[in-house]
Amino acid sequence: MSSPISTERHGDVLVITSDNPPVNALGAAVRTGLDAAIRAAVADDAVKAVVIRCEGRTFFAGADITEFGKPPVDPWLPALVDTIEASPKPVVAAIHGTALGGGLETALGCHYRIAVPSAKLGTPEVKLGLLPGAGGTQRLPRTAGIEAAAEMCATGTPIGARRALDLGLVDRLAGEDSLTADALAFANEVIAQGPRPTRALPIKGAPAAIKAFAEANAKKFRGFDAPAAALACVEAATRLPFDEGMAFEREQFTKLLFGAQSAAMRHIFFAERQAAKIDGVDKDIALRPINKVGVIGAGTMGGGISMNFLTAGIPVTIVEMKQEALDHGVGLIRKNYEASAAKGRFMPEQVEAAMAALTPTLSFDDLADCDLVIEAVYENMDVKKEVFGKLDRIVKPGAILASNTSYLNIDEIAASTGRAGDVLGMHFFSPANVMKLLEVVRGAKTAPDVLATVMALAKKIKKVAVVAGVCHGFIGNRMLMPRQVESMKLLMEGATPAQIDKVHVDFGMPMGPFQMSDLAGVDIGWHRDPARIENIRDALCAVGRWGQKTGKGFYDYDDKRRPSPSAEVQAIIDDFAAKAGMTKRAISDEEIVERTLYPMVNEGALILAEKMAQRASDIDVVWIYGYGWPVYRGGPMFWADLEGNDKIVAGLEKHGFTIAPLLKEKAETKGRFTA
Ligand code: 3H9
Repeated sequence: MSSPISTERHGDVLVITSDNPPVNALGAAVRTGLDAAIRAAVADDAVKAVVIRCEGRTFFAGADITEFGKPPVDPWLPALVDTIEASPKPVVAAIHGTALGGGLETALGCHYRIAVPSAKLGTPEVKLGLLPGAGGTQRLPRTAGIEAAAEMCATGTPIGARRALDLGLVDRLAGEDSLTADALAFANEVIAQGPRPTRALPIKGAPAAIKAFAEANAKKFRGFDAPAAALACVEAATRLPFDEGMAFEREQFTKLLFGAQSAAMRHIFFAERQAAKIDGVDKDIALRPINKVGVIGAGTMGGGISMNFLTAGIPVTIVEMKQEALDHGVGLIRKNYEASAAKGRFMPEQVEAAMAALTPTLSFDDLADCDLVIEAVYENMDVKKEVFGKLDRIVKPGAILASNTSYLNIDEIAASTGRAGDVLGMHFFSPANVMKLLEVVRGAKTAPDVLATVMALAKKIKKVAVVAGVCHGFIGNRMLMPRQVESMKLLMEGATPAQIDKVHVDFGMPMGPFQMSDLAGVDIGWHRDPARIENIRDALCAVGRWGQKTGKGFYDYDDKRRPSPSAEVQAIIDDFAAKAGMTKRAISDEEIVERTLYPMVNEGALILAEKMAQRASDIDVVWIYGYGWPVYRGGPMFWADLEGNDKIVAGLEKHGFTIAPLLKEKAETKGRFTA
């Protein structure tokens, strides 16, 4: 096999080029080639300086993640970075696209860095449950400074080339289209200066910044092992000689690499990318152009959905029934954008550009020329059918018609049109402009190009899309149901809302089932007859306990929306339990896990067997991006594999659940759902 590394002499400068699509990951072949090229440059008297650059869409995007967990292959990346740094001839990194993780660390081993203005530099290892393990934690404090190093290593968020220049991480900006030429000129200039090894540079900034940063972000880092370890390494850089700092980094990196959190997060990295692939659909299928989107309903959901497209520069026509509702909806979109602008996420002119691309209307006829129309109206089958019948008559042929329903049967909705092949579900999660998950529901007749178009569009609007089949609640909400049912039963048996929620929060969820219910609205799906009280939920709704919006739900809320346990709720629960003849008992946290989380795995196994999800990792993606399942636990199916499916089955059997056949099979064969 030919090497991904090639070299070319330009006068005194040797240009080393990596061409390892798609992202120039630093796999064994790249490392071997780079190592040989650097050594050859050092040995060649005619070479006075070196430029390292990449072909394709990006500079090195990091170590090759697929190699993790396999036996290491020399040359090892940290050693390669040292070799580059030890070159007696100046080495310049020419950066475009993204210099990430081991890629940035390679650039830090170079003596000088030049980047195009659009380049991004970062150490995203924490997102894989790791930390920069090729010297990033030791070299960043010497280039970008302690404060930026702490932020970059602990959050994994990349910074732009301009900020990198201000910090001193990058020495100079190149022209967007003249990187190689500018890098060559730079290399010729620094021949006289000679090499500038990063390890020899002084640490910049004050170590106190690390502690302050850790404290300010404590909530964000809750449950994660990697950020604290990354900060400890940066801190070590401020007081240890370089080699000792490197040894400390190595120790911390190895601990994380072989831990459960990194395995879970690497699983999710690949799961997210796998989810975009549609089984049985040619990946090169021609897509339908989507240049204009229609959204029906300007409520919270319709508004949030519209924002996704507007932000991506796709014009939206939004339809409401009444002027007042339309004005209110459009006002809310503007308010959301302005709030984001106030936080620095948008420039004021971007807000205006987005708003200018929005066409509010009361007329369905204005949807006629849209390429995609998404319906986000009241969750009622008759209403949906009427809307789709109307769309069928109005919207141009070839347009895609989507429903944002979270439960209803897409095939039944599609049957109200004469073009079922163009219909599918696009289930956004609230708030739709924020939550990353999109369940794309494939109906029995949905055409392959329609599905592929929507999956590709999802990426464009920065969603993580998962294909789901037609079943009640699709993947996510279907798995939520057994959790809700058991949580209510547990209340009757003696657990409190606070106890159940705490078990879920301690597990790593952002909130428990009752906190979630209070946030979403206890009254969602309530029959609205205060005289008809059949369960705890009816009783709460009847006394106005609708959740946070009425100041009380399963909890009481103060004016800052801080919850506290409610005596009224407890009395209602006790009353129902007594009427049902139940004797209260102490419920252990373990039982709560077995009865609320294990049934989700059981439901996941049913969903898989019924082919409502393409693969187990898709289910994990749904729960990570739609419901805040802790990413360091890798999603419910990965978690079950880690716990042991035999343990899950034993726990479920203890409480009398019917075991899904696929789960039983996994337990009996000691098999796994995920790779
Ligand atoms: C590290 O560096 C550790 C060191 O500190 C220490 C070592 C000792 N390896 O995302 P895309 C694949 S840890 C292997 O769809 P985009 C990806 O799976 C690493 N494969 O493209 C996909 O494959 P497929 C730190 C990788 O344009 C294809 O490339 N670095 C890697 O939307 C396209 O990816 C990171 O964590 C990899 N490193 O985004 C960066 N990266 O086509 C991870 C990608 O078969 N990467 N693939 O599904 C990214 O964030 C994005 O890929 C990037 C491009 C922003 C670069």
